[in-house]
Order: sequence, then C-alpha cells, then structure tokens
Amino acid sequence: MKKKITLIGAGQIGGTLAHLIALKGLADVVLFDVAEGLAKGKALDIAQSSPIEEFNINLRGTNNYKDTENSDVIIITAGVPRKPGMSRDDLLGINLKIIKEVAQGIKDTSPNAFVICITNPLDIIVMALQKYSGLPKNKVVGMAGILDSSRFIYFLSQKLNVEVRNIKSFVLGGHGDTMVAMLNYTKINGEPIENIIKSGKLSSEELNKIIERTQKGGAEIVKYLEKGSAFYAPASAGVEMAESYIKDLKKELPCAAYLNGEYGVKDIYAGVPVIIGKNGVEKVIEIKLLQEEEKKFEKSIKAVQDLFNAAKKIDSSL
Ligand code: A3D
Repeated sequence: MKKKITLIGAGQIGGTLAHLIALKGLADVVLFDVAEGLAKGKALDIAQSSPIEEFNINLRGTNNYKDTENSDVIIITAGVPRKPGMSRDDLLGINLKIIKEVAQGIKDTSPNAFVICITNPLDIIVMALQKYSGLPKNKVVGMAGILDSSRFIYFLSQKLNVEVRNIKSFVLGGHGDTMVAMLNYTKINGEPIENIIKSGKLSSEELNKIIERTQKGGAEIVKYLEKGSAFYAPASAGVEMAESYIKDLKKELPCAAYLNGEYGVKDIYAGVPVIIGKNGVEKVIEIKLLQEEEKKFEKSIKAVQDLFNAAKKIDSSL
C-alpha cells in the first residue's frame, strides 16, 4: 500500500515538499493549512503536472485534520517565517501557539506517525511539539542539521572548486548561529580539511568566513527575499529524512533529536547525527569531540536551554 505523508503548513516549504515528494513518487500527499484554499490550490496544481512528470501519487489539500488520519509521516512547517532583521527566536511566542494546536491535531489522528518538525525556532519548537503531543521521542525529530551541513558543503565547494559530492562534512548543535562545524569530520576529495589548509588552498580566515556564512545562511536569504525565508533547500532536507524513514534506509543524518544522556546532555533536543530507519530515530551516534568543539556544543545546548526556559514562561504547561 502507498504511504501517506501529511504536510502541516502549505506555505513556501510545504508546497515545495509536496512537489519534491510527488516528483520522487515517494507517497500520497495531504497538504493541510488553515488557509484551505492555499492547500487545495497547491495540491491541484502539482497534481496537474503528473501527466508530464509521470508520477502516480494522490495529492489533496485540506483544513480538516480528519483527512490527515493515519499518516505515516507528518512534516510540520506551520507557523510564520522570519522577516528581515528578525532572529529565529523572535518567532517563539506566535509559533508556540500554532504548534500546540498542531500537536493536538496530529495526536488525535496519527499517533503512530514519524513527525519531522521544521518550524522555527527549531530546537525549541520540536521539543514543545513532543511535549504537547506526547508522541514517542524517537518519532519526533527536527530538521536543521542537514540544511546547515548542506550549506557548509556548498560554500566549501564553491570556494575550492570541488564537486559537492566529493565533500563530506556535517554540523552539530542548535540550528543557526550556535551550530558547530565538525572540522575533524570534514573531508575534501578524501583529504582532511586540515591538510587543505596546510597546503594553502584554503586559509583559516577563509574557512572561518565560510563557517560564519553557514551560521548566518538563513539570514542571508531572508535579506535577499525580503518576504519570507529559505524554502528549496529546507524542503530537500525534510524529504531526505522522510525518505530514510519510509524506505528504512538507515541513513546517518544530522537532526535535532532527543538526548537522554548522550553527549552528557539530558532531556533536551539538540542537533546530533542519528540513524533514521523504519523505527524513527533508531540511534544517536556519539562522536568524539575535540575540547574546543565540546565547548561550542555546550554553548549551543545552553542557548537551546535558555530559549526553552523562555518558552516555559510563555506557556507554563511545557
Ligand atoms: P510560510 O510560507 O509562511 O508557510 C507557513 C504556513 O503555515 C502558512 O501557509 C500558514 O497559513 C500556515 N499556518 C499558520 N498557522 C497554521 C496552523 N495553526 N495550522 C496549519 N497551518 C498553519 O512559511 P515557510 O514555509 O517559508 O516556513 C515555515 C516555517 O519553517 C517557519 O517557521 C520558518 O521559520 C521555518 N524554517 C525553518 C528552517 C530550518 O532550517 C529549521 C528553514 C527555513 C524555514
């Protein structure tokens, strides 16, 4: 039987997710949005490309949770995106309210789904979503690390004139400004990045600039777009997670996952490498951090903790 993916939020990312899932023929798609027409219009528009693209899945738009019943995967982008000058954290109050409503909706209709959260501020919203919905922690995960890693790899490829597929790297920690680029695990054409720096092909200053550009990667796009934030690359990242779950690919992917003692952290969501397979987050991979990376990771965790405390002040039920 075909799998069912529900997209809560049919805005920029939601629409792109639906398009990508359709092009891959990955699953039937339900686009859900409080703006019913937006969900219906996008679903119909994408469906009308099926004879050209030759995909064979069903797409429908709705504003009724009943239609999302028994979804295998739910990807949440409901909320408001940033405007120029806004930080992700500025979105907290409004998106928290929206997520509470969404958590109730999915808990009632798809308690067995694998839920991927994209709404910002990511690490806090995914944690709130898990608490509000009560869904198992290994089934509720946040998308951020794949996107941040992808941005980092792309910038490195541009600078070094190397194809992206020949660069391996990933980032750890919270989404955005506090993410930690794992330089020890960064290889260009199989060479550790340290050797590339020693060879003079890339200076430490240039590398630091690339890391900073990655941390501020979202803001750079917000500034260009003026209205709204990035959506193509975030949607690609969300689909990679959904695909690994649906096809039991057991890919190792950096995601915001629940930590229960791993990395010395308890009861918090943070960006770490995990295995995603048919059971959801099947394993948190603990990699060895250098002292400096450990410090940065701790700083990142503290930022998440502080913001979650701010969320608790907004809603004491958290
Ligand atoms: P946008 O195009 O505004 O779409 C959001 C949609 O959510 C709109 O169509 C709204 O109508 C809908 N919505 C609002 N309230 C509800 C509700 N209660 N139930 C259902 N739908 C609702 O935004 P977007 O798609 O560009 O971005 C969505 C979210 O993703 C924002 O919070 C962004 O900040 C976030 N985002 C995260 C990343 C990460 O890497 C984590 C990257 C880019 C964007």
